[in-house]
Amino acid sequence: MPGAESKSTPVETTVTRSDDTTTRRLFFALWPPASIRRQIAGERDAIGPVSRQRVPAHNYHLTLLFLGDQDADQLGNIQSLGDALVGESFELALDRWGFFDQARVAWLGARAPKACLELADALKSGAEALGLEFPTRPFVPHLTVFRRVAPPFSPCRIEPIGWFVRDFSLIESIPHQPYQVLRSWHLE
Ligand code: 2AM
Repeated sequence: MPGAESKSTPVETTVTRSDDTTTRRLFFALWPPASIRRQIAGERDAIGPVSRQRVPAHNYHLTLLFLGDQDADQLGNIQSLGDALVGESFELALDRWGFFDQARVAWLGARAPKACLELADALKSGAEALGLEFPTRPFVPHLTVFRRVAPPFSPCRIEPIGWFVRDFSLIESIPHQPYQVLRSWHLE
């Protein structure tokens, strides 16, 4: 179970923004290595023209906790959440296409192992303990591949893509830019 007993070591340093924005749009996520990005893009190509709005492969990620717009002053506290968290590495098998009707996104997903659920839970509890306000949706482990999908989209199984997850990241969403990895932390 992840806890706050010992500190984990960040594997990347913080990116600071040159503008003086007062809010930052943030989320914690699993950030796939290049080999997994390539395999996801391969599945995207194999399924055909589901939508013209394809998420660029460099933006693929699996959201653990979406924080949305947060006061820029909270960034240090939010990073401390990652510093304090000790989680276990785990393997994900991306083995299915899924669809969110309302958001009209098609995604590749996996059954979450216990360590993945614990990581998402620990981040949520930590963010709540900081008093942050953020939208809560049930955690559905997925990587969005297509947006603006016109239904019907039929979920189906694929040959699993095995992804050994050894770290998690704090990501910033900046309009018209690729997602920015602010910092990543190792999982034990
Ligand atoms: P999506 O890919 O299913 O759209 C950055 O926007 C990430 O946060 C995306 O992965 C997005 O999920 C997710 N996200 C956006 N709004 C969210 C919300 N209100 N609750 C949970 N996740 C959200």
